[in-house]
Amino acid sequence: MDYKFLDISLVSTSAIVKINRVEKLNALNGEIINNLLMLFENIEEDKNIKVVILTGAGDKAFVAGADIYEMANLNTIEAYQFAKKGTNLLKFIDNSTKIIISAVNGYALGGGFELALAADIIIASKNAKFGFPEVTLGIIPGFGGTQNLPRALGPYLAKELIFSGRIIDSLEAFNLGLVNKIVEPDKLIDITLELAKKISSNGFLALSAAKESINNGLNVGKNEGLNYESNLFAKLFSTNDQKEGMKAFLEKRKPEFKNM
Ligand code: DAK
Repeated sequence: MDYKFLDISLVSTSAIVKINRVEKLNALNGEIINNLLMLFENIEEDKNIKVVILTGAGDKAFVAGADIYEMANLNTIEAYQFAKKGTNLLKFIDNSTKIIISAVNGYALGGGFELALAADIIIASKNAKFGFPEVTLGIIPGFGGTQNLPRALGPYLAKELIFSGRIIDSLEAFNLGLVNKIVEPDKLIDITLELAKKISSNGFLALSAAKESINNGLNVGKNEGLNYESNLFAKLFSTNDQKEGMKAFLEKRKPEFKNM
């Protein structure tokens, strides 16, 4: 399938999804949001893909936010439809069984910051910048920002960033624990692919279960989270990958996971 503003490439078991609307700093218009949802649905069905790397085209922006030109004249009904589209994408990414890495190559503002935060891991180039300018436009983050940022930073820091609209650089984001690693801009994709390769060498069912357990645990009390973890742990003992992983250890060889 052809997606107008998305470049997709496959490296082994990783899909690199590049948002490409470079002249508008990869701002998310409705078409990009629709296409991202369709693409994530297709990727979910593709058994060969374990990791998705999200990045932006050019060297200036990951995504500079939702398209302000498109949003400016929405009426309430259209704003609701836009919100619904965005939330559907966000929920799909949240529940995806694939491991998602944001490779942030410049501005990640508003909806762009929210898209980065929706991933499991964030690798940033030195020139990455993060912020929520929504309140400066008379709106609030609507793509998970008011939920994901406080979960990542606690309420006080999240409120400061959301209330002020202050843009932070990659180092501050790293020091706040929002970014896993900072890399030179020209190494961003290679280093992200290295991590993707390391992750992909593990059994996909175990990866997805670990992701599900962590994400679920962040939304429930600890006891409920522990029960959830025990159930997923037990379920993995019905898979070939668990048998293969442990047999390979006992036989002192590398496992060959079949994702079943
Ligand atoms: N929308 C549309 N166009 C944008 C854009 C954006 N967010 N950001 C940049 N552009 C366009 C500029 O208009 C310009 O286009 P031309 O005028 O040349 O045609 C081009 O990209 C280059 O930008 P600049 O000339 O401004 O470049 P500079 O280097 O001078 O400045 C900048 C870079 C990133 C500081 C600046 O462009 C900027 O401040 N951009 C806006 C950033 C921003 O405010 N982003 C947050 C938008 S609000 C929701 C889901 C999502 C959202 C809300 C609800 N639901 C599901 C409910 C999200 C909201 C937002 O993201």
